[in-house]
Amino acid sequence: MTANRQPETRRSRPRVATTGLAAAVVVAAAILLAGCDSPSILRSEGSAGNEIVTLAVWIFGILAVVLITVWAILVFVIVTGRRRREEDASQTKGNLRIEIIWTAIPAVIVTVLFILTLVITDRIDMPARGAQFTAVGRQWWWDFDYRELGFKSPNEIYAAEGRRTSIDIESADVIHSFWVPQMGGKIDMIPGHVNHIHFVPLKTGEYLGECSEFCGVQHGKMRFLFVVVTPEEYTAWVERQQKPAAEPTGAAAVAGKKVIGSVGCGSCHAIRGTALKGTFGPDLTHFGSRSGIAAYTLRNTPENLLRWIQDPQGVKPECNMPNVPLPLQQQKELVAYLEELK
Ligand code: HEC
Ligand SMILES: [Cu+2]
Repeated sequence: MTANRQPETRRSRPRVATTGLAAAVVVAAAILLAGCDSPSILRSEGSAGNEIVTLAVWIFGILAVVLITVWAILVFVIVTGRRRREEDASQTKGNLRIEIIWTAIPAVIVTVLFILTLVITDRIDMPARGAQFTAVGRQWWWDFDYRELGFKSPNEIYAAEGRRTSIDIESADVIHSFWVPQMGGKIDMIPGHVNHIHFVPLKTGEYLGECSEFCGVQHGKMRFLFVVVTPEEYTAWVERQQKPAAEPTGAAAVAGKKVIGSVGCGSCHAIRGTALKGTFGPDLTHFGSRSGIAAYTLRNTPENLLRWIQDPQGVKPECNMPNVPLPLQQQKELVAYLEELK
């Protein structure tokens, strides 16, 4: 007996070390992630996001108590167990009361977690009601389509503070996932199926959205901007977006309008109020009013737009816009025109 027990005790020590190592890794990862500058779900500014944070904090709290309790008992047992003499160590077997207790405690914890999750999920997931717009995921950009209002606002959406934002979710090709971390949970964009998400944005500001389902090579450059403004500003934004494209004024921009109508951009892009009617690429009617280019791959500045028009395949390899070789003069005219489309 004694001979058998010796190696067993020795074997259990590395296991304690492994648990400790795993815990250290988890803590280090948590600290590293907390330092990240990307949008954090913990800095929620939306109704659904707040519910999720509440749930996360409760679960974290309950599990932290469990973890600390287990570790405390473990340390206590190791320390006292070492001091005890061999003959005193006896196995506990067939103790009904202890078995009931250590089955009941986890059962209660799991039940509490289950009910908490159900209650909060139910609060987030209200029945669908009239969506303001449809978000269509595409490789690798966002086609935000305000069908009832008659305009599209690719890669950038506005919403009114304090008002319910309600979105239908679709995909034109593969599975993507719509996610604005500071507003709430993610929802998959599935080809051939309409999903739905809604929440109330609670604070004005700009929030980064991203695709959270791997969808191909440029998945990492599939982001968008979610802008929360006052209800008055929202109404003004909608009215501006509904207007057809502005007529160009500067000489270069006027030339640019002719160029864009003659070099094939219209097979993929639409500009309302002109002959360009393509639907494969982003609608450019109000391109100049947006702050990003190509799903936020670049900030929208004339220099960056020139880079994009000269070499979309260099900026965003394998994206669905081909390089269109044009003389520099025409490229600059295109930039002048597109930037005027506020
Ligand atoms: C074969 C289709 C196709 C053609 C032709 C095409 N584009 Fe594109 N374009 C796209 C696609 C697709 C995107 C989105 C790329 C992405 O973000 O992954 C895009 C993106 C853009 C963007 C950024 C839009 C935004 O809101 O971010 C601009 C500007 C643009 N194209 C201008 C042009 C111009 C100017 C031409 C003509 C010289 C042109 N495109 C020709 C498909 C095309
Ligand atoms: Cu995607």
